[in-house]
This record gives sequence, C-alpha cells and structure tokens, in this order.
Amino acid sequence: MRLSRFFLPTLKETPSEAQIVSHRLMLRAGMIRQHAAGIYNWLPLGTKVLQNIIEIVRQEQNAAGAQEIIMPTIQSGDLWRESGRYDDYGPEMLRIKDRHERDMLYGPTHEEVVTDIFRNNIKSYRDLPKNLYQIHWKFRDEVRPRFGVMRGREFLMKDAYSFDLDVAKSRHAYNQMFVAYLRTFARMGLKAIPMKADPGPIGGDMSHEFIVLADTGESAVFCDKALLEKPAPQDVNYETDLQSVVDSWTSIYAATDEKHDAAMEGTLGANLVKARGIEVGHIFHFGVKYSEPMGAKVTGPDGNPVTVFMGSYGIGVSRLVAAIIEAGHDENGIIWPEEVAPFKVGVVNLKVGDAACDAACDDLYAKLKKAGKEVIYDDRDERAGVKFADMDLIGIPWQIIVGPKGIAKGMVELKRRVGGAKEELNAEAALIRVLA
Ligand code: P5A
Repeated sequence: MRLSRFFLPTLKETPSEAQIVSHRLMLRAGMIRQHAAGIYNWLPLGTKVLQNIIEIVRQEQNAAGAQEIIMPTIQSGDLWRESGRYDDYGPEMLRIKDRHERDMLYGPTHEEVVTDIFRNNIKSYRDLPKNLYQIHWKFRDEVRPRFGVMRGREFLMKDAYSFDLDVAKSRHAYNQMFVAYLRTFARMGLKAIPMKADPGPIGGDMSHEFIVLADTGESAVFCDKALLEKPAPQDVNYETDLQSVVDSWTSIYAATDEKHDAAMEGTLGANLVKARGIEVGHIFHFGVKYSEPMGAKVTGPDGNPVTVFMGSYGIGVSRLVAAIIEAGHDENGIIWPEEVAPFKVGVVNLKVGDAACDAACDDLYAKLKKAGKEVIYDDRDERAGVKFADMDLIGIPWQIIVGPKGIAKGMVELKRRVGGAKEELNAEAALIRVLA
C-alpha cells in the first residue's frame, strides 16, 4: 500500500476526550473514529489490525475443534423469556420493537440463540460433542462506556458455546477452550493470566477470566510471578485429557482486589506480583442453566432424553486491539507485535522525486509485495521528520529507510520499532533480514 493513497487520518494533537493511552493512540493513528458514545467506526488501519486478531482467534478456535457460524445480531425477545433472562438482564440490553410491536433486542450475548439452534437440529447423543462459535458484534448499553473500544457499547466478541452429554465431557470442552485461550493470547504477544472469576449474569458454577497486565487495567491483580513466566502450551492434542494442563495453570496463585488474601503476601513474598489488568476473555461452565428451561435435549445411549451440559466462552476481540496497545507502546506511538501488525514492513522514501531513491524504493516495495509481506510505502512528498513520526506512531515493526546519501553508497537503514535499533546495510541484505 502506498501511503499517499492510504486513508490514514493521523492527528498531531492528543485528543482531549481520550483518557488512556490506547484510546489516544487509536485516535491519533487514524484507526478509529467515534460515531456515538461507545460506538466506533473502524478505519482502514484499525480494520487491518482487527482482521489480524480475528484470524488468530479463528485459527485457534478451529484447532480446538470449534465450528464457525454466524448468528443474527437482532434477536427475538420471546427466546429470552424462555430462559428467564428477558426481565433479568436489565437496562444494558437494547430493546427494540418491530413494526408488529414484537419485542426484539440487539444481542448482548447469544446463549439463547445458540441453544435454540441446538434444540431444533441436534437430536442424538451420537451428534455430540459440539462447539459452535461466531465472531460478531454485540451491543451492551453500558452505563459508562469509556476508554474507547476498551469498554464500548457496540463491540466485537468471539463467542463459543459447547454442548455435551454429561458434566465430565463438558469440563473437557471447557478445558479445550482454556488451553486455546492461552495459545491465542500468546500468539498476539500477550501474557494473559487465567483467574477464577464471578460468572455474573451469564451464570454457572465455574468461570475464569483471562487478564492481560497493563497499568490502566480496570481490575487489580495479585499473582505469583511464576504465572507470568509460564509459556503457553505447545503442540496441543485437543483430543487428550487436558485437565493436568489446566491444573498446572490454575494451581498457581492468582486473585483479584476483593478476593486476594493477605496470607498469600507472606507465602509468596518477593514472588507476589501486584498489578492491574484488562479482561480480554471470560469462559463459563454453566451446565443446564439454558438447556433445561429451553428444552435442549438429546436421546441418550439408553434411549432416554438427556438435557445437555453447556459452557460459553468469550473473547473481547475489539477490546484486544486496545489491550495490545496498552501492553506495547512508547512515547512515539504503538509497538505492534508482528503477528497483529497492520503492515509488517514500512519503506520510507526520504527524497521522493530523486531518481535513485525512487528506484530503490520501488524495487524494495515490489519485492516485499511479491514475497507476500504486508508493506506500507511512504511515497509522500513530506519532511523526513513527519515520515519517521508517522511510521513510529502507527507502530510498523520493520522500517527500511532510503535516503540519497545512503543510496549513493548502495546502503539503506533498517530500523526495528521495538527498541529503535538502527543498522546500515545494503538493500538486498535488508530484504533478507525482513523476510527471514
Ligand atoms: C461468553 C461468550 C459472555 O458474554 N457469553 C458468550 C459469555 N461473557 S462476557 O464476559 O460478558 O464477555 C466476553 C468478553 O467480551 C469483552 N467485553 C467487552 N469488550 C468491549 N466492550 C465491552 N463493553 C465489553 N463487555 C465485554 C470482554 O473481553 C469479555 O471478557
């Protein structure tokens, strides 16, 4: 992509309405624009990052055996009366009437809709287990939408729902998602800590939040340093029993503000980490909470009907964009981990119109594109300072800087966004490094 063509409305000034760094940087880097309170437009740069995150989430859900579907955003109120949540959910639910005065709502979550799909289409225990997921927009009329996409009213969620014949199998489905989450967040360059949590309005007997550490996080976190150092599981076989893997994570001490125990401070000593965190995922095991009232049953092995056991598993996909920025930035802007970066490489032409600079840049640009690298080419007629500042603001991991002095010697400068290290080398060597 040529920067001269790219729709990238960056801002020099810090927007006054933004209180946290990720919100400020998402506005300054031209990623999002507010449409109404807690409702955002995603511009091309923001959309690219969101798509990269979606793809990682999707790959890890598929690897864990979940199947992608798409459910409606607008739901029938009657379905929520069946589960008993229509009246319980409160003012966070956006309620709508259609032209026939029927109660509709914009889905804040999809347990009812997916349970309806299940009961209408799955009849036998032989069809179990099933785990269905979608990556779709939700609406929650939050009292205080704030911090940009971190706590929006409309936001993108990955929501998965598992159906099993008994509680042991359903725990296995829960464990599969638990492990998939550890891998998903690690691939985004994040350290996410699983923490026992309160199931709230989703319900059930067990839930875990996945918390990313960041100073601006909404929850206080207390945990053993060992959790931060533990690598995410590799080469997982999701068919095998994952309980010991899950136990190895849940047995290490981690708690929130309210829950943390003063005695743990003494036990852990210097290994106690006190920090703040952002909830990027939340998984729930709730058994028959929805399947029982909604009649989601299958014929069991003995021919008798069995109410299925369920869990649901959420990832805050749009919130993750902000969480990744909270975890990776400096005074100059965003520092994207390579897997989610909107462009992996930037080519900076310091003297547009200079024949040697143009030729070297055009060549690099063509070769990078041919090699399948997402590349942004700053071909604007702008001052060098502006170009450097923009590349850093939008967080491009590798930057190849081409100027007239260097190119006369056949040299370019290769800069890493992380740490800012610069190195002079010839263009071919720079290409090899970036493509490695
Ligand atoms: C799990 C999937 C659920 O809704 N039902 C379907 C369950 N869980 S949850 O914890 O309420 O939400 C899942 C994740 O969504 C993100 N999230 C938000 N992101 C941005 N703005 C919001 N207002 C918002 N509310 C929830 C969180 O990351 C949460 O873990």
